[in-house]
Formats: sequence, structure tokens, C-alpha cells
Amino acid sequence: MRAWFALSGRIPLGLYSLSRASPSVAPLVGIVMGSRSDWATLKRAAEVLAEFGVAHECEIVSAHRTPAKLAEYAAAAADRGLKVVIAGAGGAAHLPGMMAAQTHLPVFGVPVEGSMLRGVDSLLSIVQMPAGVPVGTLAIGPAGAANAALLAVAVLALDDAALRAKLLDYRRRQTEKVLQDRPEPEPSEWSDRPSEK
Ligand code: RP5
Repeated sequence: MRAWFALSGRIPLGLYSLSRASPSVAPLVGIVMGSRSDWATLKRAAEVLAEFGVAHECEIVSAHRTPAKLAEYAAAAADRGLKVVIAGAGGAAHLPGMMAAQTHLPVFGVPVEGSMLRGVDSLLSIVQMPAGVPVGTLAIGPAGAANAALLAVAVLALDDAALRAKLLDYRRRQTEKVLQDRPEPEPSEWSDRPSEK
């Protein structure tokens, strides 16, 4: 059975709060990842979508190891009501591109940081799509996953006034927080000051 709100036997539930889940609502965003090991990164996308109350599902779909499942997922995505797909993968990260090749839905790709090339391999694999089949490529790692979710929210907000209001409020609160932030020097920095030596 497909996972709703990360409710999958293959994704460790302990990593993700279901407190804001609403299992009766059909998912609008599909979050797919090439491996269970990618969940540490992609959970940021799920958390952001949950914060906005956007129904989503999480599924492990590997371009290399489960190509038939990938084709099936992509072919059915739009008919199932999904509006956006977020696809994260590491290494030779074909998942976002192969997903985009088989659905007209917007696909946002999240490069996962691997242990060998620190995610640069994933980034280059995802971002260099030839003209004709776009993948909206985000930053490497959790920041990219969070931004993929925010982009998904922005797409959905085009036709959803309530969601648009939430997004504008999120942006306003973020701006306010940064304006109020002050640098807090570490104690070591103070002791390094020449006048205190
Ligand atoms: C990719 O290979 C996955 O997206 C993952 O980032 C990477 C390593 O997968 P595991 O060996 O951890 O399953 O396909």
C-alpha cells in the first residue's frame, strides 16, 4: 500500500511525526526517494508540507532498483490527483529525470548528499537535464528538500487562497525573525579581543 504522510513500513516512523496527518485527504504532493537512506534528507520536505497542512505521500522508488515501479508511479501520478512530485536521490541520481520523463506534473529534484562526492554528483546528475524534460533542481541536502516543499506549496497556492495566505504569513514571519536576529559572539571570540589580552 502506498504511504500517506510517511506512513510506510519502509520508512522508520520514529523519524517523522504524524501529529498533523490527515489520512482521509488525498495526497497532492508525492515525495519519492531512491532509498530508505534518503529519508534523512527528504523528511524535511515532509515536515514543511505538514506545517502547511498539505496532504502528501512518501514512497521509496528507485530508478535503478525498481524501474518498473517508477514507471507505474509516474504513469498514475496525475490521475491519482497529485499536483507536484518531489524526487530525491543520491549518487547517479536518475530518479527525478526519469520521473519527469514519464509524467507531465512538475518535478522538483533534491540532490541527496552521498558519502563519496558530498552530493555534487547528485546535483550534477539532476540539474543537467537536456532541453525538453525539465526538473526543477534544488540545493543539495535538507535545505533543498525544504525548498522543494516550499515550491510545491507555491504551486498549489496559485489556486488556493487559504494556502496562499499561509505562505505569505510564513514569509512575513521569516522576514521578521531575521530582522530581529542579533549576532551572539561565542565566548572564545570575546577572549580573543586584543584589549582583553
Ligand atoms: C541512490 O543511491 C539513492 O537515492 C541513495 O541516495 C543512494 C544510495 O542508496 P543505498 O545504497 O543507501 O540504498 O539510488
